[in-house]
Amino acid sequence: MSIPKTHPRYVSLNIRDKIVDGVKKGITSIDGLIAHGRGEAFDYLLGEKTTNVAKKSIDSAAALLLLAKNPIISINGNSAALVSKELVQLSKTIPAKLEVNIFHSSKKRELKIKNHLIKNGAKEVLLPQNNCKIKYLDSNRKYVNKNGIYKADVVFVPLEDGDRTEVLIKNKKKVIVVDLNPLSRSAKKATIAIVDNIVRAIPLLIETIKNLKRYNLSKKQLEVIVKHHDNKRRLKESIKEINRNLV
Ligand code: PTJ
Repeated sequence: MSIPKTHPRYVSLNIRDKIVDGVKKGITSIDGLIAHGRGEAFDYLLGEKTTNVAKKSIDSAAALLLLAKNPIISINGNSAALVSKELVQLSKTIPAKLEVNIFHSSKKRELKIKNHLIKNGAKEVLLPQNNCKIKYLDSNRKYVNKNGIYKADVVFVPLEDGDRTEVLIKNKKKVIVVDLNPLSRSAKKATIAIVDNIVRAIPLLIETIKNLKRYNLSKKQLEVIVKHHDNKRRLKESIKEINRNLV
């Protein structure tokens, strides 16, 4: 659909169009449309901008990703539709592997997401394996790749439903999530939650990582940045931001 640039909701409608396109291409699940709608509502309440508290969380996430020994980016149908190119760029900047991991089970969709990422510049994309599972999880997300999520120490999750973050932590991994909903289970259970839209947060995360690399920060300095992150406090600040907008 062609949206006139003068439309007051131009940016938001364009993002919505990408999700619809993802469904048409078989990359995004139909449920992804509902998930997107929920995200849109929270984005509206946040003022459709990256808040200062989100920027602080992005700093912490960048430091944690640079400290990781085996970082991985987990991709589902929504993130593939919205920010494939950016996620490939992020994987090259860190560097980190890319792995498809979806909630609504479909081998066909997993392959489509993989091919879409390759079309957008990825060299390698891991797929879940039937004989490799993470513990404590019943949904389709339990199937992982033994060279990817299974052995990762830090898992980056652009957005998803709340069934997995807590479990990844139980599996002794650190988890970074991007979620517009500061009340979500993923946001609460994550090591670091970035309360922002993935379309704004990922490019900023890439820039932040590049800057940290440019300044050549030591391991100790990066650890200080991570230690400074108090997830509960940051979520409370995000809720206060929503409150301020409401008032
Ligand atoms: O491709 P699949 O099968 O893995 O399915 C992916 C979805 C997203 C459909 C699935 O994980 C799901 O149902 O998720 P939920 O439970 O709807 O949760 C999605 C979360 O992402 C919600 O908390 C939304 O507020 C949030 N969200 C939606 N769009 C964005 C977002 N957060 C950041 N940026 C967005 N653009």
